[in-house]
Amino acid sequence: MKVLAFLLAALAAASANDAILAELGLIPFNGGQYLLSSFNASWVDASNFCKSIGFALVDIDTEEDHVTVTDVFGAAIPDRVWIGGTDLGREGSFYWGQSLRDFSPNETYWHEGEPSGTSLHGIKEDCVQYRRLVNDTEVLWNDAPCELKYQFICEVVPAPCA
Ligand SMILES: [Ca+2]
Ligand SMILES: [Ca+2]
Repeated sequence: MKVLAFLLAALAAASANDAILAELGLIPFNGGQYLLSSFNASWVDASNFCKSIGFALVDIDTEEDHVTVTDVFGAAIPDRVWIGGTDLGREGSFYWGQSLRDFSPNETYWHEGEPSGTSLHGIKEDCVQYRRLVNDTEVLWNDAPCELKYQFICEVVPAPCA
């Protein structure tokens, strides 16, 4: 009986969390390790929003991260979604907002011709997003103007090592 009560309490807590997430406009993936926003925000607002709920705009640190994020979101991934990469304040030298790890413009997951640095209209592009191109099944990175509003992905921040 105690076990059943515990399970019911756990289930209630889980659905309460889902209800709270839905209220915040967030769709959980991978057991809530990743959250896709259902609303658009600039890169800075997206990053601050993730922080405000104890998460971070997702860093892609390994091939596994890339595969997980693109797999998990699958068809749910919008055409463009902000992730944690940026070269704000240091043009051409990209880093992840959460880990502050540098990553090279030559790193694997850029679309061909990216990072382009500026848009066709000459606007600076300092923030990184996954972008799905028409007729291209691969979802890869693009740098885009930070103030444009897109959906975004928050991830659980790993606990610091003791
Ligand atoms: Ca740039
Ligand atoms: Ca670009």
